[in-house]
Amino acid sequence: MKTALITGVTGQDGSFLSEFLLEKGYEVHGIIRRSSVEFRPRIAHLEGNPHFHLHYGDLSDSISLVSVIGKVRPDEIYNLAAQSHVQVSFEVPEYTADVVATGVLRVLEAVRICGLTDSCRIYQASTSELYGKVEEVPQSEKTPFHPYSPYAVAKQYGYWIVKEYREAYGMYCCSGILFNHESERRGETFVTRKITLAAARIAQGKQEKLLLGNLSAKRDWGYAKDYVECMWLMLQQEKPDDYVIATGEQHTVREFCELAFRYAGIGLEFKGTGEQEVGIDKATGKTMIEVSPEFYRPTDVVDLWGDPSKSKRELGWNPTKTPFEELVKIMVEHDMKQVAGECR
Ligand code: NAP
Ligand code: G4F
Repeated sequence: MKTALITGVTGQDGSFLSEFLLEKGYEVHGIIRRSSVEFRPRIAHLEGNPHFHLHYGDLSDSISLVSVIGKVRPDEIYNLAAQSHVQVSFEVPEYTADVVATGVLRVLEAVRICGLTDSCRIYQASTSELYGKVEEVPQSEKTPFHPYSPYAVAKQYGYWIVKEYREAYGMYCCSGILFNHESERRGETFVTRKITLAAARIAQGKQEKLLLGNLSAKRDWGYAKDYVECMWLMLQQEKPDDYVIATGEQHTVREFCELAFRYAGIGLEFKGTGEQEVGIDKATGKTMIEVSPEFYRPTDVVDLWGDPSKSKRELGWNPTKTPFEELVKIMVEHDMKQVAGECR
C-alpha cells in the first residue's frame, strides 16, 4: 500500500485527489491549517475513514513540514497548498510569495532533511498563469513564460525550484502546468462558480444581479475531477517531467455566463461595450449582469488556451472526458440544488 501526503487537502483539488487516491488503495495523509471553524466541507465525508489522516501544518512553517513529512514518510507528495486567488495576490503579495514560492522550497528541503530524496516523488501544482501576458497561442510546454500577477511570479519560482532540485539532486519532482479547472467544489469567488451560483440565485428570485469584471477574458476550462488523475499519472512515469494539462478549447467569461444562465432557465443577450456592457434576460428585458471595475485587475491574463498534446501522448490522458457544456451543466445543477436549500 502506497502512502501519499497532500498539502492543500481541504481545497477543490485536494478533496478530489484524496477520493481518487483512496479508491486506488492509498493511505492518504493531508495537511490542514488550524482554523476557528473546524468544519471542512469538501473533505467532511472522508474524515473518519481509517485510511485518511489529517495533520496540522502550514506551508509557511518549515518545522511543521519537517515534522509531518518525517512522521508520514510518504511515497508521494502532492503540493497543492497555495493562496490560489490571482486578484487577492495583488492585495497580499508578500504572503502570496511566502506560501506560493518559498513554500515549495520548504517542502523540497523537508524531503531532503527527512532522508527521502531518493524515495519520495513530488507533484507541484503549477499553473497556466505562468504564460500570463501570453507570447503565443495556444500554449505548450515550450511556450516562454510571462507571469502577470504576484501569484504568477510566485508560481514561477515554484516551477524553477522544482526543476532545480530535479537536476541538482536527482529528485523525482514534476510540475503540472494546469489550466483552469472548475467544479461544483470551486471556491465561490472564482469567476465560474460566482456565475453558476448567481445564475441559480437569480433564477430562484434570491439575487437581483451579478457584477463581473472583464467579460472578454478567455480561459481553457476543464473539470477538476478529471485533472487530479493527471497529477497521479505524472508520478507514475519512468522519469520525472513537466506537463501541460488543458482541454485544448477556449471560451470567454461572456460565453460561460450565457451557458450557465441557459441551464438555469434564463436566455441571456449581451449589449453595449466596456463598462457599459450588460447581460439582459431576452424574455423580460431585465438586466441580469453588469460590469464593475471593482473586479478588474491591475494586469489581467486574457488569452489562456492550452495545448495538451504531450499529456495525451505520454500520459495517455483524455483532455475532453468532460466537455465544456457538461462542466457548466454539472456546476449549475449542483448550485440550483444548493441555492434551493439557502434562506433568502
Ligand atoms: P483552493 O481550492 O484555493 O485550495 C487551496 C488549498 O491550499 C486549501 O486547502 C488551503 O487551505 C490550502 N492553503 C492555503 N494556504 C496554505 C498555507 N499557508 N499552508 C497550508 N495550506 C494552505 O485551490 P485549488 O483550486 O484546489 O488549487 C490547488 C492548487 O493548484 C493550488 O496550488 C493552485 O494555485 C493550483 N492551480 C489551480 C488551478 C485551478 O484552476 N483550480 C489551476 C492551476 C493551478 P484552507 O482550506 O485552510 O484555506
Ligand atoms: O476565475 P478566476 O479568478 O481565475 P484565474 O485568475 O484564471 O485563476 C485561476 O486559474 C489559474 C490557472 O490559470 C490558477 F492558477 C489560479 O490558482 C486560479 O485557480 O478569473 C478568470 C478570469 C480573469 O481574467 C478575470 O479577470 O475571469 C475574469 N473575471 C471577470 N469577472 C473575473 C470576474 N474573475 C473573478 N474572480 N471574479 C469576477 O467577478
